[in-house]
Amino acid sequence: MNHSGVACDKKTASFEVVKDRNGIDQVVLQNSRGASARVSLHGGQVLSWKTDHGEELLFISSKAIFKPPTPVRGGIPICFPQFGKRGSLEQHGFARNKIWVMDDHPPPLQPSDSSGKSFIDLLLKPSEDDLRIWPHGFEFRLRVSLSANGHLTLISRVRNINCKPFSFSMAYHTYFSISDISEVRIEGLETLDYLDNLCEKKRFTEQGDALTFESEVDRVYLGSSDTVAIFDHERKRTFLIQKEGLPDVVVWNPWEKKSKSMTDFGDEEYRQMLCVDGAAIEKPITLKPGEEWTGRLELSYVPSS
Ligand code: TA6
Repeated sequence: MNHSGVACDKKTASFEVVKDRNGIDQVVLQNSRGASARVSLHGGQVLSWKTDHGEELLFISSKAIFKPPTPVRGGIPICFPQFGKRGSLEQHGFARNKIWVMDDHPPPLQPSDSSGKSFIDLLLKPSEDDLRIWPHGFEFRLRVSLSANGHLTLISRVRNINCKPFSFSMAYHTYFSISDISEVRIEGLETLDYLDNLCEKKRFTEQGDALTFESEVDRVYLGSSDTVAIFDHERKRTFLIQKEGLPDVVVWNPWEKKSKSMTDFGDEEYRQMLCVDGAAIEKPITLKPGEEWTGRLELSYVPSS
């Protein structure tokens, strides 16, 4: 393993650090086939995930604001320590608004989390300001890796370094790039209960065979299996979401009216994106002092008819 955290094998994957327009480091991961991913130290946010042929798989709004602390609209914002707006914390918590650091000596993961992969380890610790609004000492370690077959994996490890327990919610707020919202369906959420953010978070039960979209959807599906699939009929592509430690799935498409109300989002862009987030929301995670939680998300895609 060389210093940049890349497994040294014959076709070594590569890893480089570049600066964005604000001078903030971004890490570009590349595999031997030319697939790539880009992670910003602003928010620990994945901003790009491309195929071997350079096709972008994640959505970034053409009106995204690239100016910290505003989170970029798109990619995979890390929502922690809460999802949604509650109390004095901002919507979806502060982790996505902060500058993370590269973690040169993270506690080891499983060998399979490194071998043959290009990866970066990031770390977020609370500042004095953060502790004033959320008085819990934590270490949030994020590993982003790109495998030889182009799978993108995010592994979050949250450790309580406090002397008292705390609870948190977390979501990988994943903006998938799709051909058109009329062309996609989600499988893997059938028969699940969900909380509907458009109806005061009331609880309903999903009846559909597969989830399709004809209007704004903003739901938290509860207790899902660890695999969810997004079929894009037009592109003949299926995104696979495989997750561990993330029992819930957020599904969000703003549709026309809400799109027009977001300054960092194009009026028609709701047609080209869909958020399907691996998350732990309904039952916040409680950590005793010294305890650590791991939430793992693996994204891949396969051709489909
Ligand atoms: O359920 C997803 C959601 O909470 C929506 O209500 C919408 O607010 C979306 O997240 C985007 O949130 P953001 O803070 O990224 O604008």
